Amino acid sequence: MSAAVAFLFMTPDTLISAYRAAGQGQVFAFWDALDAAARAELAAQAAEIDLAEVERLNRALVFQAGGGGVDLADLEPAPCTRLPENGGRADEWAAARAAGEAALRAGRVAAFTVAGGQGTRLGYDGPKGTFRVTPLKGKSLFQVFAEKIRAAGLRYGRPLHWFIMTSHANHAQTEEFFAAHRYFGLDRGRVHFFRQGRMPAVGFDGKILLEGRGAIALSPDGHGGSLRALHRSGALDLMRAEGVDTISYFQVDNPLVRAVDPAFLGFHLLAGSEMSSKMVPKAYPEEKVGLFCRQRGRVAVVEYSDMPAARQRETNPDGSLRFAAGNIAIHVLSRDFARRLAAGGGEVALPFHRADKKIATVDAAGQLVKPGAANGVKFEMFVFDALPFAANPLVIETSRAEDFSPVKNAEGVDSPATARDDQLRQFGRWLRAAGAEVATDASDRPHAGIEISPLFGYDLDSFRSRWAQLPVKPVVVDGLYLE
Ligand code: UD2
Repeated sequence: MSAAVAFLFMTPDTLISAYRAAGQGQVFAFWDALDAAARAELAAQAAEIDLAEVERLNRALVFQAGGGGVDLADLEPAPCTRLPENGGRADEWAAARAAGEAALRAGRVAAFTVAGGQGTRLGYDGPKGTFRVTPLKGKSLFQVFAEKIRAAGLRYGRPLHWFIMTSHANHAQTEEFFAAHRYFGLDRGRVHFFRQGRMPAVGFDGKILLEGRGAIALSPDGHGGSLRALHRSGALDLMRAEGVDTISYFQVDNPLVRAVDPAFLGFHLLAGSEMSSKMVPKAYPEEKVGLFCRQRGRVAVVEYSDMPAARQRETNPDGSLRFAAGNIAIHVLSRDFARRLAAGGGEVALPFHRADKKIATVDAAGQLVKPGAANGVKFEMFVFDALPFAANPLVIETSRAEDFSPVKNAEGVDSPATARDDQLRQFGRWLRAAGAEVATDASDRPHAGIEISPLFGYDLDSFRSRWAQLPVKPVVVDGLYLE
């Protein structure tokens, strides 16, 4: 039994004693002044925390000078499987695609979206998946994914299970959104929501911070927490019962993502890989994506913020970037690997990263103080830190134009405007490839506002075959919507 689970069965008195013994008695500083409901709430929060884990993290990350520094020794670029147009073998891609399609037909694959982030940079108030992104119909991110998942289920004759990880802050709103939209036509019994875990913030002295007299400063434990949460929520058991052994993982912010990609799945399965990742060559040296590297024989991602600028700009003799393989946060994981990592223990556990933050916290008098500078530390896990533990990890190139255009910022790069334009370009490319005439500007963006529903086509192949069936081909004009 984990410490946190054991705490759930403790009375408040024993809980308080355990906190005092761990040097964290300040969590209950205002206990006597709280009413019964507030006490119950605080006790429940306190029971969620694994004090031994906090103690370990304090020692490893908070008290150490330079704690949490990333090991950058012996880094080399990771080996990657290239797209056929960039030197990859077309026969291997064809075999991979066939293997992936067979797995989809056999019902072995589930989609998994991590949607626990707060969308702070976007400045949007609500679960990010409810943000409207498509150029004509203004469909939400969740609707786009739902239609891709539904279309794949129809194409392969096996409806997919879809797992969505939320946070405490957005769980109820996310569920309500799906219910209000009737699950976008999906079988509601196959859409599964579960909350990710939380971690307490600590001061630089390692003391757990309160954000109210009766409230611990808790925040999501990072997308790496998804592995624990898949396990804890029973999702992995459900997958096993349903014959799902392969998890197609993607982030909530990317409307272009192929929610399930047969070739990518196939490479992973044929290699007997435990975790595979998609990469795109970085667009420019400072692009904010992690980098796939090899370090002492293992594949690892080094986050952009941890990679010194000089190394990000290193070039090969031909002038190309040396560390060019960007992580776009699309992975395939085997179910058993997720379980092994979720169980943790010993050497097989995701590390936590330290992030120094301004954390609003109560002072000794119980008044909320908003600090002007970082006053504490939050702990997060990253899912890509699982790669070094995986057998046969693969890094597979994908086309940015067909797979990646995230919505992260309100304006500028990776914004609603760039994602909208990239969707328009994709629709225009597919239409042209099928023989339609599409007028575009110099950046290849169609002049007309058009949209293709994933139910009509969710990749070039599915689009082409559906287009071929149309008895009369529509003219590409403003407002064209294909469904
Ligand atoms: C992430 C990657 C970066 C690159 C980029 C591609 C990290 C640390 N960096 O950058 O390497 O791949 O994406 O787009 O991941 N999320 C949760 N729970 C959490 C935190 C995040 O579900 O506790 C989800 C969040 O909803 C979003 C995704 O994880 O879907 C990415 O989170 P982010 O926006 O913090 O990561 P970002 O954009 O800095």
